[in-house]
Amino acid sequence: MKKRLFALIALMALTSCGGSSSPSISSSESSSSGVPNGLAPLVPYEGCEVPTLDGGWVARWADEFGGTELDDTKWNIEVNGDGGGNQELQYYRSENIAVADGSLAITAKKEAYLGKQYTSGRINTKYRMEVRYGRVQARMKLPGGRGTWAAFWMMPLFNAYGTWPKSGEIDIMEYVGYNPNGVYGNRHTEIFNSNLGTANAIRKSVDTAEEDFHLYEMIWSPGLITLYADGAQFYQAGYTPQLNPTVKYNAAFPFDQEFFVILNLAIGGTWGGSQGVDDTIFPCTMLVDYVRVYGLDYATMDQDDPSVPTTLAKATLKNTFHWMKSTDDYGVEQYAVYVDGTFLKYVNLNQCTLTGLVANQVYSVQVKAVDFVGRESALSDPLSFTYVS
Ligand SMILES: [Ca+2]
Ligand SMILES: [Ca+2]
Repeated sequence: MKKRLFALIALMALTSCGGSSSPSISSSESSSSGVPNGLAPLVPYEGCEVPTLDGGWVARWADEFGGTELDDTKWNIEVNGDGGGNQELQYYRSENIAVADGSLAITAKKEAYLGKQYTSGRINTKYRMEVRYGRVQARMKLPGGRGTWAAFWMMPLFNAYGTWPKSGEIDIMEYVGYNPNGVYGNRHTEIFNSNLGTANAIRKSVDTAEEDFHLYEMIWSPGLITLYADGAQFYQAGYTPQLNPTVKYNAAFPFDQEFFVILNLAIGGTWGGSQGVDDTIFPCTMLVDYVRVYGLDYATMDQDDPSVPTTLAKATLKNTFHWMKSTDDYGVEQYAVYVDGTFLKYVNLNQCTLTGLVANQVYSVQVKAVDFVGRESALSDPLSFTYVS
């Protein structure tokens, strides 16, 4: 949805006590399983009505929205009138959030409150559930009407690469009521974002988005984010260092960190309000049947070593080189970089910037791919690399 969250982040920074205490669903668990890095097989999350999906996906977290109130162990309710960084017109209140009949309901109302003319709701899982790679789903029925802007999206837990948009934003589904019957997927990064006009949202027709529930979904693996509506792929963003040789990988694809989920119904704002607001549409409600998060059961499924990285080449960016992404049966988690035959460091994507070496000295660099259970490829062919000061 663009920017926002600055106030929330500041507040969370003040109120959090050191490290995250939330159950990180990307964390590995020690075990005596037979894989090289000891990763444990996944145990399905008990609160998910569909514990597994084809392809090795196991439920790690879910909210099916049973009961009669929002589960505050899973969600934070945002209360503010700061416009989400997009000049939105609503004041977010807890009163606009309800759980009934198996769904979350976020209702926008035409009512004056603390200087705003509309109220609505926004919730997030920050410090309660984070994702780093996996599959995130929400089944939703969207509100219509000119001026609404509903979203199911993700923001980084920590700004590892700087403030928005440097640490990334993933918009799994956005719906603006003035342009009905289609949803949008998008992402924002330092070099691909709405402020620069370089983040192109992709639209997917969903003819009954307002009348029926539909499944909106992201599958995220290292270097690749793919979005789906009712199982049909409509958006993909990947990392290709050869196409962006002048920047560090995180400027193009900062999506190697933990992200949390946000659900909200904005009123007005730079996108949703660009055709004005129809005051006859209120109250209007966004319904969410469930949010489910799945992870791949690498320890059970993975059998093969990754392929050897190939085509090492110097990038334009100083002291930087890249290579072709390796393939693997269940995914390459990282690459190990070697200099003159000695291990130097791990990197998450297929680009490496060297630091601290001797100027004008020629080094031999190599990489090997490592998958999620610790299986390794052989070392790549060497690249001769002159380090510059
Ligand atoms: Ca439900
Ligand atoms: Ca493998």
